[in-house]
Amino acid sequence: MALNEVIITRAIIDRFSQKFLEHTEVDTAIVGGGPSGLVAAYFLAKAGKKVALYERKLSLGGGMWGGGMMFNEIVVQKEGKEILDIFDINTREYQPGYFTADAVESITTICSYATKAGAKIFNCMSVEDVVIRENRVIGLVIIWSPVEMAGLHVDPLTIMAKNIVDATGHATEMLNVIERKADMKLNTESGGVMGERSMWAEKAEKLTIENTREICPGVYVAGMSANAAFGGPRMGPIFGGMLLSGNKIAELIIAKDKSEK
Ligand code: 48H
Repeated sequence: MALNEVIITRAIIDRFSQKFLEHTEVDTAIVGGGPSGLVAAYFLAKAGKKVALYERKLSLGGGMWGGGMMFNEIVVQKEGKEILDIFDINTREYQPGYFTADAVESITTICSYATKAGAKIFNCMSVEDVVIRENRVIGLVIIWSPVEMAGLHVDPLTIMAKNIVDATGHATEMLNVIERKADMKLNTESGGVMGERSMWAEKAEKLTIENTREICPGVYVAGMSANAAFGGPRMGPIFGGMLLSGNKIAELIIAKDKSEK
């Protein structure tokens, strides 16, 4: 069969446009495709929620690809291993209570589960702003990352979401926008982003889970962003907290949606 370049082009434009249009209004919009965002996307999609995830970079996985200092292995504790087990990711016990997994297997598998469960991932898209009505964040303002990188003067587009998850990692990008542009207080001691503290793996892992919650109406924080928002220490390349945080976000959103029915 002769291949026609125009059909190939039309197929891509048609299919992408359809996917993009279908996701202009979603149940949950997740900003950031690192481990916490991807795990949240999987559990939410699996529960039947309409989920869109926006990732600035071409590739998904955030800081997980590089393991620790580009040694592409990750460490998880028992509770973290239980999440990896759900994804059928191979783990090996290194010492009692410390498990290792291949960083590439981990991220590619979680990605695969999330997309197969129905979460739609929009890579190369950056979220640069939010939409607020009646003191609640109800939408995201998105732009192609190459536009952002080139500093082109192009106006963005908007999507609406019942729930928004800031899974932007150390940068807490959504929270920064809310702090800078809106008269909304975050649900932290200071009312703003408290900032990440230095390394303390054990404390950080516990606090990350505790701090995974709704931080202002309509916005949830997951992973490193939850940690930085509430002033928790960093934990280095132990990833259980990130996985458990993604799972907790999904549970919180599913429970809230149920209670509103
Ligand atoms: C679109 C955006 C935007 C934006 C950022 O950093 P991540 O891997 O995030 P987590 O929280 O899932 O995992 C953190 C982990 O990787 C880590 O850094 C750890 C455990 N550190 C410990 C330590 O001590 O340092 O991923 C966040 C993703 C990235 O891929 C960004 O490109 C993306 O979010 N992102 N995407 N629009 N405005 N901001």
